[in-house]
Amino acid sequence: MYDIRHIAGLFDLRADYVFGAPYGSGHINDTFRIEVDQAGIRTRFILQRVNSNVFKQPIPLMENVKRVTDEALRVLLAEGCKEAYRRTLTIIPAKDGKPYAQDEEGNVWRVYPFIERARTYDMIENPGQCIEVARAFGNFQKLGANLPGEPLFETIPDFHNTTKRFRNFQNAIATDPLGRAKSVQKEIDWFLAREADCHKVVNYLASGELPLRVTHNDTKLNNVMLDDVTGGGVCVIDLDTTMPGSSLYDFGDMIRTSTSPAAEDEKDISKVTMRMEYFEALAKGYCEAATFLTPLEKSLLPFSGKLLTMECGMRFLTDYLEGDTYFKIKRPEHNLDRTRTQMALVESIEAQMDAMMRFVEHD
Ligand code: ADP
Ligand code: GN1
Ligand code: MG
Repeated sequence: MYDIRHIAGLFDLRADYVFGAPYGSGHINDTFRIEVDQAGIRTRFILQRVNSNVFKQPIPLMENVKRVTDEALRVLLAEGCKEAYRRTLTIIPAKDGKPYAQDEEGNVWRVYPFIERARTYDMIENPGQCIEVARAFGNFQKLGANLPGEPLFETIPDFHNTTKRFRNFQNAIATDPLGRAKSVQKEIDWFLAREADCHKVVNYLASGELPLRVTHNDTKLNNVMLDDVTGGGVCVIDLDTTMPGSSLYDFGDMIRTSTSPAAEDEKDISKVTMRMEYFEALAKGYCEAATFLTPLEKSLLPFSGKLLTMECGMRFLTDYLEGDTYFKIKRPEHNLDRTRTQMALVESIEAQMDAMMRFVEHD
């Protein structure tokens, strides 16, 4: 579909192109792994097309990514880190010096070094990984706290505004362009019954009771790379949604993606459950790194898992109603299967909320 050799040639790789192929299991961008020959050494890079259907302004987005990765590199080097270029994404500039390149159709592309000897996981394997994941994202937030200059550009306005997400959902039900609503009435009613929860964090942010921080906003498990040998957190990736947000958005999505033994699109929802041991590990790793949390933020950590899982389920169902235009799907009812796993996970969290509260310090 794309001439990857040609697009790779727009970047200052100082190497001969060898090979390129689609890579990863992200739902948004078009990701390719490319191999080049740099004066006799085979090197890999990640080449990505920024999804401009999702990110309407990819150029300011790339400016955000440049600022955030420059700052991460600066801090790592100042700390004397011996593998700073493996601990943060860094942008390989295009031949014209820009942090991105545009093809003839106007698509925005970028290149990152391929982080070697580490990998992402679509499914969590043990609670030890939760500690690493939570620490990595917590440290990433710490970095944002000292980012110099203007606030970051909002790459998707109201990304986690669950009040607006709820309105969009109601809108999709009302317009129902594909006539799918009647076949998913049970799922629709399930979300409608939980409206009150959607306003809680939004209201606390509006009143100033919760602070806005620089957050990643897409802390799903496969957006952090863990070392192949030590299992330790190496590098936080997928920085497109790094912008002002609540710490609860980041922690909540960790609960959503790192506590259940079932895949996000598992058809057998009896497998979906929030495992307390995994939650406990997440809370431990996160609170160790995120030393800046206020008592209110801490007290809402368990709720954040419910909120972000509900939000994501509502987004999958909205996309299903709207004809699967946002998330990449691999089968006709993919978004519906995803919706149902999120509902099951919310129910599991609801059933264990009191016990979860015991693992977080709060007033
Ligand atoms: P999406 O927004 O579509 O999720 P990501 O930026 O998360 O895109 O990339 C998709 C996948 O590609 C990741 O889950 C990860 O497995 C892999 N990936 C992305 N960047 C790198 C990198 N620099 N090094 C190695 N693998 C990467
Ligand atoms: C998308 O880009 P990716 O695959 O890491 C989505 C997240 C959802 C997630 C659900 C920009 O994440 O918000 O939670 O899918 N990213 C965007 O799996 O919408
Ligand atoms: Mg991703």
